[in-house]
Amino acid sequence: MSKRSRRGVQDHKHTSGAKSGGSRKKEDMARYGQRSGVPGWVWLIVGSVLALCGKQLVETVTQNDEGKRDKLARRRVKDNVLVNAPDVRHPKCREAEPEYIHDPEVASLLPHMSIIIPYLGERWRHVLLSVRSITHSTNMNLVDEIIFIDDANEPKYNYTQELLMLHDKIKVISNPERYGVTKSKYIGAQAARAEVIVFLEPHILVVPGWEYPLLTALKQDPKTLAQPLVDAILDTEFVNINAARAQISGFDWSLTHLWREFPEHRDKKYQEPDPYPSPSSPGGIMAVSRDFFLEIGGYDPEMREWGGENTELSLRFWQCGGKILMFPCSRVAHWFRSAEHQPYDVNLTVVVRNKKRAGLVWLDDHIEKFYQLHERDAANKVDSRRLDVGDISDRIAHRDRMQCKGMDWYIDNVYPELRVQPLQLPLQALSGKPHYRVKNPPMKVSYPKVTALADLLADGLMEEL
Ligand SMILES: [Mn+2]
Repeated sequence: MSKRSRRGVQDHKHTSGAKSGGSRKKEDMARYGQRSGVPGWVWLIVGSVLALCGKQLVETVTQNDEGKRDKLARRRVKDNVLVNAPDVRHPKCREAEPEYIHDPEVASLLPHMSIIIPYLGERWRHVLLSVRSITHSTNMNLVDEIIFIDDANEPKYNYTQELLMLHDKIKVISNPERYGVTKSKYIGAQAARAEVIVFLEPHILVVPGWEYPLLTALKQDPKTLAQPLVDAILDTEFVNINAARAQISGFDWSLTHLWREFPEHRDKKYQEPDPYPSPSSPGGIMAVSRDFFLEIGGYDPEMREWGGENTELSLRFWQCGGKILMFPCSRVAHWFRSAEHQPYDVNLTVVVRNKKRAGLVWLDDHIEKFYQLHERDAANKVDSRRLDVGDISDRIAHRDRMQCKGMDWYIDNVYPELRVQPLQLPLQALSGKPHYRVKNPPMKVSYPKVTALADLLADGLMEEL
């Protein structure tokens, strides 16, 4: 079977596809051209010239003319593009699937999901591919709603009309001002009605079967943070995908996320594709019980943008009676954007501020290591010791109320590697080289090529989640 047919690319309307923001504009303009009877290629040329001049033709259309805006929305929704993510799961995942997932009554046997997706400055094509993948490759009887959080997008990236037309389970919540990803996710969680919350992103493809291991685990123990493995989409058309290898997720003393060793290096008895415990979640994509998530404090609403919230949630999950498990039989492919594709900048001071808020609440006496590591980072111009992080008394009071265990308990029982984690920067930050490189990772050839995340990072093919 060829790679292309295995990936099941179905794209009837756009065989060439949009390659970048610039060509997307051209494509939209070409569609307007067809409507008005002018050949598309004329508009392509006009569009290129206008794009070069920095004119925002599409934006003008969307802002000024309700009728045209409506037609554009309908046209976008009619686009029947669909990319099926390849089934990169270990063969045992199919063998181990419980019988009940094929039971027509499965919707009454498993908890239902509210899927939450914040979006900001996202390309419509990627939002469309993500939604199509979810609605096509998920048992929609288990999905109560898909809540999009519009983080105060400018009109051309708003898509509310399009999203509501795409599927009747889609809802859109619009923030009155830009709150950042973390707070947006918290807003979505508070609005969610289903028993399970799944945080996804607007540039993903789900692999069929992804939901069952997560929902089964949450049915058995709602105090679980159920983490799918996140495969890497390597191109803007979502066609090239590298499967992630099962790895432990952790962090260093600066509370920066790190991919660590393989589960079999931690536990000799470990056998792929069993679920395995992990000290942290890389963030972004995961499933939790709505009640437990909100009970232990959701997200810190005073954290801005994103960064640090994944580690904070991880420390809180473990210390407050929960656990984090990774499920190699649940896979979601995610487009790891390179810098040129970042739709917005994230300010370093904001990230350090978020991490310090987390550190002050959860690190106990180890907070000094946090400051020292930040001070040793030559690239870091932020004085973490003096940085004002605002009021954290609510978060500390919540920790006390929940009678959460301390940092020493967490290190001894969940993340003993942290005891010997050198108080130095990851190599990546010092030398530009990856902090962790897998030497000859054991691979199985009976299923699609498996690449360790660390290798992708090393090859510069993707950035940290
Ligand atoms: Mn993302």
